[in-house]
Amino acid sequence: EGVNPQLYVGIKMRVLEFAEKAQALKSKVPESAKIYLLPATLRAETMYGQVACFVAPKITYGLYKANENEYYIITERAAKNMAYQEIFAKEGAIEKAADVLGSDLIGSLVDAPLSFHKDGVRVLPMESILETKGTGVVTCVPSDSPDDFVMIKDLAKKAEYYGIQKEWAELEIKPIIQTPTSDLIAEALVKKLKIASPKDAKPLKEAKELAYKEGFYQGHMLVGDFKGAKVADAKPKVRQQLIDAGLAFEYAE
Ligand code: A2H
Repeated sequence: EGVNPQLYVGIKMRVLEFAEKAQALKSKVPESAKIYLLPATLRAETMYGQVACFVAPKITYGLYKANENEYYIITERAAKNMAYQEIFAKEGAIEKAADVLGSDLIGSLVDAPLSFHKDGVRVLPMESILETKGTGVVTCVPSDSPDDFVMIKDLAKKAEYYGIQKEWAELEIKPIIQTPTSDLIAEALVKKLKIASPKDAKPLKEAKELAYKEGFYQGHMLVGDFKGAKVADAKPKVRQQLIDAGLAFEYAE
């Protein structure tokens, strides 16, 4: 927002199975329509490493109509922006089919485009998600995002406290980008900066910046169609592939 518009990629994570408390959403859309959770990311080239999808338990999301066949679960703020970016079929028209509290979505199973989890990933809680950024939904890539790494580890450790099943969070973290520091940069930085919990906001911010810079300027892809390519070169290509496949779109704010 403000002087530096941010160009995100919206990833279409189709809902394969709603959690019990979100089942009612299905009856709010036509039977043939598909419903997606829609994280905003700056790192399309990392989508191979998705292991979960985060929502904030306390945010009230909306189920918005994008076109006849597609509905997106996002914040109201994102819906208002999307309505003016040719993402919704009707310019300026915001049609909300239902509200849904983030906590009611937890445990739902969603498709994660390009991920090695071909049968889908679970929706999990992340308190630190800001309502004022992106879509309020964040896809979890623990190999390359320190925030995601710390959160997924905390979820696995305290599954009961979070009210989730341990196996939704206790997942293998596979390398997807090689940098001079590591092939699992998020974990390496979390250890180096001695980050112990998702509440360690300050060192997490530092880790996030370091991971982003090192990945972008010095990283190489270890997986996917652009294996061996520099991250900086692969990034726009993966983004375009996802867009061409109808699995993503550009979203600015
Ligand atoms: B990124 P910037 Cl692998 N609240 O996607 C908190 N964080 C949010 C958010 C929100 N409402 N919306 C998006 N984000 C996250 C992938 C990724 C991201 C990797 C590495 C770094 C990284 C997988 N998560 O971000 O404040 C999203 O996570 C570090 C830059 O606009 C999005 O990209 O710069 C990024 O923050 C947007 O952050």
